[in-house]
Amino acid sequence: MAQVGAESLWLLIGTIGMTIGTLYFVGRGRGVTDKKMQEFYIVTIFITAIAAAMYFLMYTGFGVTTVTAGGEELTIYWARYADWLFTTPLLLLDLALLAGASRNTIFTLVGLDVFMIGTGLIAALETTPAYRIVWWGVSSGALLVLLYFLVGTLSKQAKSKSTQVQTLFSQLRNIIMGLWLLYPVVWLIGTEGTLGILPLYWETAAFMVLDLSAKVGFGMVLLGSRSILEDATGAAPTEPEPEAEVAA
Ligand code: RET
Repeated sequence: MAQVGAESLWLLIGTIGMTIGTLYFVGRGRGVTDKKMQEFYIVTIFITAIAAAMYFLMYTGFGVTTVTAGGEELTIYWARYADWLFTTPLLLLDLALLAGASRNTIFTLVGLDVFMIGTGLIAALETTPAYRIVWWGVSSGALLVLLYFLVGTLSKQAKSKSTQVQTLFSQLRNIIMGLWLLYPVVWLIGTEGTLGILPLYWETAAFMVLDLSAKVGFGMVLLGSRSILEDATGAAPTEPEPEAEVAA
């Protein structure tokens, strides 16, 4: 356990943001009765709920430790990796469900993702600076292969869906491509990269903005249109609210 410094402000904002996101998605999911439709809500709610818990763990100083690398003491928020280990596969599952992906594609994506976060954690805990960068490279390689599968195999599988679903799929896939690529950059220029470019305070702010966009922003786009999700799952369209009877 280590002392949490001024960056706790960002961790508090992260905790509140993820909590509000969770409650919002729970609210939106109320009244959804179709089993296939429910899957999107369940997965998305767990993504922000897990993140809210891990942000609170970091805010309260439990989810953090120190690592001495090359004679320098680094503050490492290990709870990030606990969060990402579960939430990034869930984000991919959301996208894969939308695309109607095969089981093998889902397993490949999740496997690559777990490998990426696992090797990223090794990079964060390694005490030899050069090896930290090597593990960062291994993890970044896994990310690139994963993104290659998103534009290749997964996009191909999404082609069987309607135009509306395909448009939503492309939007979400592009959000992932754009945001996920920034994580290794922030890591490398942040304190973990031991290059001394971005101080912990700003690194924590950057990860918080990325995490909120990649989880709450992603979820809002995904769950934004119930009719597109009905289209994707083949669920019966929800009946419009009956008009109030006007007494003659
Ligand atoms: C690390 C460091 C090592 C290199 C790479 C990384 C990638 C992390 C990613 C995290 C995504 C997190 C998301 C969270 C949502 O809230 C582990 C930072 C490649 C891609 C989407």
